[in-house]
Amino acid sequence: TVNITIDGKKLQVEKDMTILEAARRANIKIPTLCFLKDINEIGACRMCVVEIKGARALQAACVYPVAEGLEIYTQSPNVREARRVTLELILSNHDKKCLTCVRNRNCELQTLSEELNISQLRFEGQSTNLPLDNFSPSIVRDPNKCILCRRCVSVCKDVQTVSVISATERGFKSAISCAFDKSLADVPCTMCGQCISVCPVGALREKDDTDRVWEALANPDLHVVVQTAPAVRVALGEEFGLPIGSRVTGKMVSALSRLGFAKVFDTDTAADLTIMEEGTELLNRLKNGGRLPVITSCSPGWIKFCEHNYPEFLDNLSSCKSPHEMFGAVLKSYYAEKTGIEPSKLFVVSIMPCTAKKFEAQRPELSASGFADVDVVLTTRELAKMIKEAGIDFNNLEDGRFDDPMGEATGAAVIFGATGGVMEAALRTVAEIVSGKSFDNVKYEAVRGIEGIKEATVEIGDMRLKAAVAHGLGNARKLLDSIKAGEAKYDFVEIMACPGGCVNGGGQPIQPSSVRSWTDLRSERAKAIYEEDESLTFRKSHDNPIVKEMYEKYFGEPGSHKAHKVLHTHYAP
Ligand code: HC0
Ligand code: SF4
Repeated sequence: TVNITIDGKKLQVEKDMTILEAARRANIKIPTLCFLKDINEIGACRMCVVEIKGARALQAACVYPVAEGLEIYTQSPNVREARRVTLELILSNHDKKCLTCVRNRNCELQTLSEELNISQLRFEGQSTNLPLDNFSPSIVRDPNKCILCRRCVSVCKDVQTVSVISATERGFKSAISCAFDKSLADVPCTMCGQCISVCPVGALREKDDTDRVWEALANPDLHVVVQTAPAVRVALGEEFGLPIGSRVTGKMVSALSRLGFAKVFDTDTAADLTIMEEGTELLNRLKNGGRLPVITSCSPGWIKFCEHNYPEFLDNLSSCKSPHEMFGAVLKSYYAEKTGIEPSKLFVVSIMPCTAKKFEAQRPELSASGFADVDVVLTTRELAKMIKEAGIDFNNLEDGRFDDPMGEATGAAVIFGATGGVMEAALRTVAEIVSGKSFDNVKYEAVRGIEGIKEATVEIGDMRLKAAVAHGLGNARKLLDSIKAGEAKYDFVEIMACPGGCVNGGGQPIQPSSVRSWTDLRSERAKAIYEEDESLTFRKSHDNPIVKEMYEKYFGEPGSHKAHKVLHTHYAP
């Protein structure tokens, strides 16, 4: 440890800390703007400057390491003036349309202006007027709102290893953009939305599809149904001020009914169906010498990454559609037949923690009935906006229940929302199919948690199944490279595009750096997912009564011809 003083307060702190961390420990808040722990620690914006006795210039607290005897001042006149000038300069050419900004009241720049008591701007900047990039089905980029913090560049390059956005110098003006000023729609962007989650302002956002849903809801000719992904229920509450990790499944269902959806279904039901199909596919490939490892195919950001970077693995992908696409296809076939509603009159909305799912829903490979399996995908954030606009008092809603006849799901399906969950759900079912026995212990701890790549060897009778799980595309790249190099061999691999899995998807509520830097959102939300699993009656996909009924009445058995027609697809190189 070393001894330092901050604002006259004597402190003993570990020697590899930055001044920012040390101050935080002592409950002294230093403002930051570009800083995001573990993702962007570059000291570029200079909002966190502090005065150090004996040093010639002000120093950025987020990168400056503590040392024995340092005397630090965080609120001196020099420091205050420097921060104000920095902020006013940023504001001078920022497009200050807060009232109509998607991040109004959840903007780090806005918060900072309020906290630093900025009441007038001394500098008149040239406001930039650059074109909006809204050609991607998932991501909209507004360069006029960009403050050049580079968090999006770091997350895309270092965490996702996709590197489609970067800082470019244009004469004396630098900007963040794609190579050759292309649109995000024309570069190998995976649409994961991680750049949106880290953006402090409104420069990156999802394509807003709420109007399409309002229109459908107002159309008396349509039967509009909605389904919700596993991860939405453990994050939506954050949009209404509830603590991170709150479970709001029942309130979410009630809110959706109030919005006017004819039926509120659970994507989890289809996740159970996915396990039946994917488990069967895995066992078939193991038995018949098919392509191994089977790699999960439910994360559309991952699929797009695979298509661009690892086309040689496309035949390893499970042919299963992702659960919400399966559900859409089931609704427009089985449910349509059962209810007598024509598929053309059925409008399916998916509420997802994901921006890439907007792109996925448009893929021509996913339209079993001749119509798109899913009509519109909204993110968790967009759903929150609709609830607010409708004037629904979310926090005081009663708990609702998913609708019959498709409203039952298991704990195995809920855990899909956290990294390792699809693997664990599959193991719960495969173990029982192979052994013919029923197990009470359903936990597979080895595939849980936030380690980047997780491995497990599972013994079922005389079968030894080698499994691996990767989350975040950088980890996926590492894992695939090791398989390619012959250093690792697996039977079954789960890959999710987002770090932590869907709980940390690019469509989830955005927490500012002041929260994200010091709280592991992934673990807090995952904890809620596992609690939900524990609370449910059924915890294995093959026990889901609705799934059983679907096989009895419609599909026959997992992997049947009919199941293939509706529930499977193929992503060609
Ligand atoms: Fe996921 Fe899914 S678990 S991808 O992370 O598989 O988005 O939450 O809905 O479809 O079920 C996202 C979450 C889903 C799908 C499911 C899968
Ligand atoms: Fe990069 Fe993902 Fe953002 Fe595309 S959506 S620019 S891949 S971080």
